[in-house]
Amino acid sequence: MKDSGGVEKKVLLIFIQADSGVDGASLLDSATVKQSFLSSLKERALSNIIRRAQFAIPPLSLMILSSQQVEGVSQTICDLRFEQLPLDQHWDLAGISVQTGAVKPAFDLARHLRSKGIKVVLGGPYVTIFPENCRSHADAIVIGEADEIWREVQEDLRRGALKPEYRVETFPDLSAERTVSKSALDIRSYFTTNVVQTTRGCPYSCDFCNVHVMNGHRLRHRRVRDVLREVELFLKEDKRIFFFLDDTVNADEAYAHELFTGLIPFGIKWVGQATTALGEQPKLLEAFARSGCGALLVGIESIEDGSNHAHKKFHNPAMRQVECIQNIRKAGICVYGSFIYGLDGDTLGLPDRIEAFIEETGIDVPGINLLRPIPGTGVFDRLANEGRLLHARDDHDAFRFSWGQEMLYKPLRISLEEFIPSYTSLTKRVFTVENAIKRAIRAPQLRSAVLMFNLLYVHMYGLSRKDLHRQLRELES
Ligand code: B12
Ligand code: SF4
Repeated sequence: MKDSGGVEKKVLLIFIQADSGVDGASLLDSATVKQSFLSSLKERALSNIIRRAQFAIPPLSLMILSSQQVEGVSQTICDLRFEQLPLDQHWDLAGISVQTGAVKPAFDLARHLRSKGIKVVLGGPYVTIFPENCRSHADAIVIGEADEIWREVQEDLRRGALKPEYRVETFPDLSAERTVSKSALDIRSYFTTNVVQTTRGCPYSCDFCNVHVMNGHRLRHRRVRDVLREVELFLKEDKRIFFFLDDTVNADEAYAHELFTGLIPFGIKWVGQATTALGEQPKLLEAFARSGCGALLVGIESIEDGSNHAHKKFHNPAMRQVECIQNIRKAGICVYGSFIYGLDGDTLGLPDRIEAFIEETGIDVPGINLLRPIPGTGVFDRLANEGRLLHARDDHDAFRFSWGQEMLYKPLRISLEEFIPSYTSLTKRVFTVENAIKRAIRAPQLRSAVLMFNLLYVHMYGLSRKDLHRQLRELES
């Protein structure tokens, strides 16, 4: 596509590798610990396999942007988790997606690109929440969900009239028809490219989360027929598993029932994220199972109401959790149960109860996270006001993403010196090779994936323990 002057403008959309997950753990670990050549080779090989196998889904944000096509502008996606920056080519504009927690690498990259004469536009969660911190690092910033405004940015680029700021005043109307194209992606790099979002916004207000801050409290749905058409189109290019990225895929029971019933004839396999309330929605549970749901991540956070309530999470009462999870598994769907240890109601007695809960419910893949105060969330401000953050509140780099390797705050009822060993001893008991095999054997389906995830966690939580023990030694010295 060319403009009237015949010169095509070239845009590079960049997704940054975060210091998170395996990368975070192994990076932190190798930065300070001298390893033998063989063990560092082993960890690097494992890290590579895991990076490709587990988290390799493309950024939907950049797929959406690259599908907004403007005459005279071409767009390419560069996913830095797999690719090098293609700086041997000419680029007129680089768009970087900035996640809170990976701000430093994003700003470093912006500086590097601008020093080469490439204009930079920043967008994404961090820019939406902290625009004032981003202005000086870019030629333009986009505040908010950029689905529609991205067309205006490209038109301005083509006219040579880029504005310093684009602000989305009202949330985009998701019921308008839109096509998400995969043409800017290298499909082979990914585990699957079938990433679909049906709804934005979350009616809940958990204080450790910023989805409701970024996307609002009102659920905004796409039309069921548009989602079904997208699934049909996606299937033509990629027959692999679908990932419904919605934060709570069962939030609107009637909508979800219509959608997933409509998906039954497609015969796909899919995974997603839901609340445990699904276990009390039998008709929806049946529609999920019949439409090919293989596994759901459910945010349990705490098995204590007091801890959940201290963080404004009121929607999964503890007394109903066991039965709900068992019902989901009985319907043939694997459960990834995500816990947070270190919430304000938590005491040293909790780890034993979490372990027993995992056994009783038969959770297929447990994830035991440390509370991570993310700048821009309610809990971050509260901990800062209470003097409980371990870093200065405006030092956002210190609150980077990581995988349970470091404490960033002081728990309310447990000293750090007691908390760290209680957490590491819990993960050591829960994530063993023996438990991984046991969970895979009893999983309702997807046994090899359940085994892989559990083995991955044996490795990852091992790394996390090393980092946490180092932090403990530093605290004690
Ligand atoms: C799917 C998902 C994942 C997947 C896949 C990530 C991927 N490859 O895309 C996996 C499981 C790998 C993952 C990992 C992590 N995730 Co995650 N994830 C999500 C989830 C559920 C959906 C993301 C998504 O695709 N949304 C849909 C798109 C369309 O929305 P969007 O990304 O916000 O993009 C819009 C705007 O922000 C903007 N925009 C975005 N980028 C750009 C770039 C430009 C140039 C412009 C102009 C505009 C723009 O326009 C887009 C269209 O409207 C979100 C929750 C959510 N509701 O967003 C959490 C979320 C993004 N994840 C989160 C976290 C914390 C993590 C991890 C750190 C977890 C961990 N401890 O390891 C890692 C970090 C990984 C990384 N490298 O960034 C947090 C991020 C907090 C924050 N403020 O940044 C979120 C918001 C969840 C939460 N409850 O707080 N995640
Ligand atoms: S954690 Fe989940 S349920 Fe709670 S506000 Fe965030 S998206 Fe909503």
